[in-house]
Order: sequence, then structure tokens, then C-alpha cells
Amino acid sequence: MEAAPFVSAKVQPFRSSSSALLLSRNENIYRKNLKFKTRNFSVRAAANDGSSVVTLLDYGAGNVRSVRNAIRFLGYDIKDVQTPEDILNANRLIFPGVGAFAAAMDVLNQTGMAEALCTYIENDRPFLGICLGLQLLFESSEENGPVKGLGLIPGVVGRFDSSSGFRVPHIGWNAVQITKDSGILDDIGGCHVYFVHSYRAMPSNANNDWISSTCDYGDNFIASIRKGNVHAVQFHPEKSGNVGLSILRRFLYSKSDVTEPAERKASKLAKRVIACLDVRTNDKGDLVVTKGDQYDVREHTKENEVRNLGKPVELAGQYYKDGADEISFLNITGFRDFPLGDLPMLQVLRNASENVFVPLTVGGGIRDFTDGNGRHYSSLEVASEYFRSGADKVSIGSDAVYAAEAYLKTGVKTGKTSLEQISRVYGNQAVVVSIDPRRVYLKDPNEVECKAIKVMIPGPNGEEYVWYQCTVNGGREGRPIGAYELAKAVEDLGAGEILLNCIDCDGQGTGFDIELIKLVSDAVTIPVIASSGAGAVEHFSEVFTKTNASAALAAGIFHRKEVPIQSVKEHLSKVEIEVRM
Ligand code: 1PR
Repeated sequence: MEAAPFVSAKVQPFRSSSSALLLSRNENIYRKNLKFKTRNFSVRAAANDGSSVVTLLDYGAGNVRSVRNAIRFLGYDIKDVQTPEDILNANRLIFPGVGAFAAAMDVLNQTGMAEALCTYIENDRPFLGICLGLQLLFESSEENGPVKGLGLIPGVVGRFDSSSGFRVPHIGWNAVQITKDSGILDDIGGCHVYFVHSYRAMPSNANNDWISSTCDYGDNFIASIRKGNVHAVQFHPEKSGNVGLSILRRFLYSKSDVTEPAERKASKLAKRVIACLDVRTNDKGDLVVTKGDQYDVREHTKENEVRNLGKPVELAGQYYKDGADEISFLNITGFRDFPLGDLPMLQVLRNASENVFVPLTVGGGIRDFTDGNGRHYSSLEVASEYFRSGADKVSIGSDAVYAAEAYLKTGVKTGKTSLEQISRVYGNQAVVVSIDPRRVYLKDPNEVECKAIKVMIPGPNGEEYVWYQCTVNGGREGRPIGAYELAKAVEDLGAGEILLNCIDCDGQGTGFDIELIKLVSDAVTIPVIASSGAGAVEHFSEVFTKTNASAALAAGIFHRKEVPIQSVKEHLSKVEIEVRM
């Protein structure tokens, strides 16, 4: 494939002397007045040197473990960039941008990496930017800004507009439209790839010659760029299953064969099917996948053992092969055990992420904690350890309930809650709030201050109304806040997604609580994952046709092998609900 020469729109690298993460308005004006050199640059052939080393630019702002795992899985060794010279000397460079735009630019500027990156790219050296690694190539971003980018591609990175009814962040498997010879994407037209972002770059006449694919999500935004040997993708190949691995393989070794995707019918954002693993230590001290009925995970036998449905890493690997779009681990005793003391759970994540190339969420015990020696751990430290161990998202249960209660009482965002702290550092797309509500029937909706709704099937004493009371500590304690109020409050506080369980339906196999899911998914603009009660493939189509849920999660039917994930997807596809096949 011949490499096309290109000239940067505006190459304006700079070194920041400020340690502040954000550019102030004054700094921006100052920088606009600086004279930067616009460079023309020459083209070099792609490095197809047979070397098995890939250089990785990880500036330490977040979890790039999954990118590392994917590279290693494909048989390549990783050389980490330590100095700007390492960038200039790379044969192939992967830049998986993580965190916020301003923070990333600040690090790149302060370390001299920004200039080295520009030179490397100007010289048409093999480059693959991922997610923020694409956005940083543009002139600027509106994320906490305006903030100046590397300026290699004309355009401003802006936020998705949620007023048009599209949920922000854009999370999930969407279709890309290939617009030109894209090299590494050549074989993925009509396939779904995994996106997770709130900001995007838009096509324009000025950047048209860069665009290799677009994606439709309210706007038709830039999904990938390519010029010569320089590639960048807004989606996550390392989280896009076999399709993503084949893209990476293509970049690493351009003559590589690609895995033929099963189907090429993707046209829009797919509804996700998620497998959930409730994990805890059983009475023998082994970490097992368990499953409750209405949150009771013990066998109803004389021994009263914790139900054991398998080993977490093995099951996660199996569900990945079976086509799960995401996998969630819930450390269900995290509320009483300290997760950083729970090393087996961290090890589970590390091991699972080596072979599972779809997003992993982990929850349980994310809160501030002081151990027996008086050492204080912030919830951010707990979450960071989960991210470092391979999680893409963390899920907060009990702590989010307390945060929402305080917020509703005072109307003040303190910035100190786990939700706010974690979403500020890792982005709100990385923070899920898991809600564990229980139905409370009412004769009169005015009996409670929380939102009550009229139900189709009256309660046990003929009650016509219900409110959904939130609980903490694995359903053990009811709180004075409803699922509706909680969902809206946590969206305000920075949650990027809601995992909506229902204690009454959990493990019953009689279908999702449609009334609850409709109530909550209509109340927020972030994606909602419907959970609890799946017993048949029809329950999935029901929840997707009757509510605005973006994903549906199940546990028992998958663990007991009653309904394979593939059957769920085939059914959804048959009734014309788009899924990733
Ligand atoms: O409060 O931040 O430590 O988080 C604890 C987390 O553990 C919460 O996400 C909470 O939902 C979860 N959890 C706590 N106790 C239990 C339990 O079962 N005893 N599991 C529990 C919640 C519910 C679902 C389940 C679906 C689908 N599990 O996620 O997987 O209901 O099941 P089904 O398809 O079999 O019906 P914190």
C-alpha cells in the first residue's frame, strides 16, 4: 500500500511551564499569539521490519493495561516510551490516550513528548492513536477548555449534544462507515466496534483528506483518520473483540490476515448483552461465582453453603468467546471486606483481562476506608487499583446512595464523593452506579416523598402504586431514597451509566421489571443497563422494545447454561433489534 504524503494543518507544539492541568483563557490567548513554525515533512516507508517490538506511549494518566494485553496477545513485545527520543526512534508507535484532554496535553508539553510526537507523525512513521490519542491530533478541544491540541489535523473536538435524545457518553458497539482506503480498517466495514466517549471530532472540508471512516450517533462524527502510515481511531480496538484484534494485527504487521467477522450487517449502535459474575469467597475460602435468588446466595440445604457456579476467570473467558458484549464482576461482599485487602479479586481482574477483549466492569467496596493500622485509602485509590488491574469501568453501589442522599439534602456538590472524584480523574464514562432497589407497594402515591408509579399488576394487598426503595450493603438495608431520585442525582454527580438491578426480580427468571426500567431510563440521559430477572430470550426483546435501556444484563441463565448468549443475540437480530454478532 502506497503511503500518501501529507502536510500538517498547523503544527504548534509547545512546552508548558505551568503545572496547572487546564489552560486558562489567558494562557490560550497568550499561546495564540506565539509564532509557531509550520513544517513541511517528508514521507518514509512503513516499518515492516519483522521486529516484534511495539513502542507504547503511556503517559501514566490511566489504564492502558488492556492495550498492553492485546499487543502481547498478538505476540508482540512492548517498549515503553521514557523520553522524547524513544518516540523518535520507534518503529511502530501506539498512543492509547486516556483521561482528560487538557491533562494529557499538559503532560505531553511538559515532557517534550508533544514536539517529538509531531515530528514522528510529520515524518509519516507508523502511528496508531486510540480514543484520546485521536482527539489530541486536532487543533483544540472543548473538554474543560478550550484547550489546544497537537494541531496536526484541522478541527475542534466538541461534546456530543444530548438534547437530540442521544445518550451521552456514547457507550457501546457502533458501526463505522469506511470512507476511503483505510489500510488497517479495510476488512471491518459492516462490523461493530466498541466506543466509549463524550467528545468527538467532526468532519469538515478542512480535514476531509484525513478521514478514513465515520460513525453515526446523532452526529456523523470522525471514527478514524488515516494518512500514509498515520492512523488513529476513536473507538477501542483492544476492546472490540476479534474485529479489534484484527485491526491491531493489521497495524502491527500490515500483511497480516484478518479474522473474517461472522456478519457485516452493522448499521447503528447495538443493544448490548452483558454477562454478570457475582463474586465472593465461599466458606472454604475460595473465590467463586455465585448467584442469588432475590440476593440470597446460600443453598437452602442443611449446610447452607454459598452457591458455587464456577470460577470467575474461566467463566469470563467463556462468556467472551460466547459473544458477551461486556463482562461485569461484582464483588458482592465488598461492602464489608476491604477490596484492596481482597487480592484474589484483583488477581481475577488481571488474569481475566489477559484474554478478554471486551470491556470489563468491576464493582463492590468502592468507598473511603481506613484499615486496622489507621492507613486511610480514598475511594479514588481503590478505583485506581481496579483500573490498574484491568477494569475499564468501576461500579459504585452503597457509596453512591449515601452521596446522592447528601446531595439531595443540601443541593451542594462537594467534589469529595467517590463518584465525583473518580469521574473527574477517569471520566464519567468509567463510572457506573449500581442501584439495588426493592419494590414497596402503596395504596396512595402520596404516602412517600419519592416518585411512585401506578402498576399494571396490583401488589399483594391490592395496592395500585409502587415506589422503588434503594438499598445498601447488598440489599440488607433500605434507605429513604427512590431509584428514580437516585438515578437523577448520580447523573448530576458524574455517573456515566446506571446498572439497574431489582431485588424482587433477581434470579426469578420471570423477566425484567419493565416499569422500573422505563421509569429510570426515561429520567436520565446516560445509558441504563437493565438487570435482574432474565429467564428467556423474549425477555431481552421485551426490555429493548418497551424501555430505553441501552443494555441488558443477566447472570443465572448464563451460569446455568439455560440460555446461551448467542441465542439471545440471534433472537434479538431476528426481531430486528441491532446487536453485535
Ligand atoms: O455496595 O458498592 O459494595 O457494591 C456491591 C455490589 O454487589 C452492588 O453492585 C450490588 O448490586 C452487588 N450485590 C451485593 N449483594 C448482592 C447479592 O446478590 N447478595 N449482587 C449483590 C447483585 C445482582 C445482579 C445480578 C442480576 C442478574 N447482583 O447484578 O447479577 O440481578 O441476575 P439474574 O439474571 O440471575 O436475575 P457496593
